Amino acid sequence: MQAAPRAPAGFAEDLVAGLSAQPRRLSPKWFYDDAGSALFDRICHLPAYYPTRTETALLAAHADEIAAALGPDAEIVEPGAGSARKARVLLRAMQRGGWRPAGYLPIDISGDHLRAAAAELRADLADALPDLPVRPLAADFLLPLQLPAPLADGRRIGFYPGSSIGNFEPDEAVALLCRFADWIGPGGGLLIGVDRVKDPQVLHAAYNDPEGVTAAFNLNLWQRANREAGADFDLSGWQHAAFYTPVHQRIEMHLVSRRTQTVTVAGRRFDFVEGDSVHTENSCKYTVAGFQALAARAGWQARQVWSDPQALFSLHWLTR
Ligand code: AVJ
Repeated sequence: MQAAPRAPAGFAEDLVAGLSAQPRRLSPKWFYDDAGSALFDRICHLPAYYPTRTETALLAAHADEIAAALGPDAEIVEPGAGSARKARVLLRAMQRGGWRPAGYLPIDISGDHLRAAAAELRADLADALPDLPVRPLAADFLLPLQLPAPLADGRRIGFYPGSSIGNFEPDEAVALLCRFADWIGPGGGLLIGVDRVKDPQVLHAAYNDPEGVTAAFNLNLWQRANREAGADFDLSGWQHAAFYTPVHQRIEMHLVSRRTQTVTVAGRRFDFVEGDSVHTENSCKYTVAGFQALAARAGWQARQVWSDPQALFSLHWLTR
């Protein structure tokens, strides 16, 4: 949940620090080990989880306009690329619009998942963009990070879909948008997907699917802790909670203790009573004007916005 660069810390250290804090918390970046990345892919296909299909449809429906806005010969930089599904839609749209992208540079904390996604993307685009330079970078983009030197022309465009920016509180989001600006440099732009403020019932349903995939995604944090951080969480003692808080315009996810229990993490003991919670994610929502004002604080100028007829999701094109 922190956008500002900070001292490198591993999962176990971060978990111990988060469980020692008040309120207890854990950064959502730890969701994405191999199991968590696979669960997130399943979330994206759930009927109740509208963001992925809505944003993908926006990319397809406005492909020509988006390609025209982005322009030619840019390397697409995608922080937190995951499975890179939307990048394929975008790169194809650019090629079809007559703007050959110069390259694709996906960054992700989950290295194996990223390399597999890059290989799949190369294969998938072999017909349209056979020589596209794809340069996957396995890294935590929230830590200080040096991008490889730009390709020949030097133009770069940031691509940050999925409303991942919602994971950051507004001040943190501004800091992250400033870092993107540093990576991208002058003459570039940022295409960013942002989930909109809407009926809380629609939001609630998207994070409380009847299939239980979002709950499994949340609880995977404890399974990961048991695997990687010397923890002994008993999964049956914890419950997934996700709810909308109107003051902050965000969905909060928590893991809530069902009973009195003691958990050991890396040799440290943590006591919980029934109802104690660990805050695992924020998913902030924005009005169109609200996000444009936020981006302006980071020096980005709002250009086009594309949205769906139901006003669920927005795709913003920003330049410096
Ligand atoms: C990847 C941060 C955009 O907030 O909707 C999905 C993650 N968490 N279901 C979101 C998520 C629970 C997702 N983001």
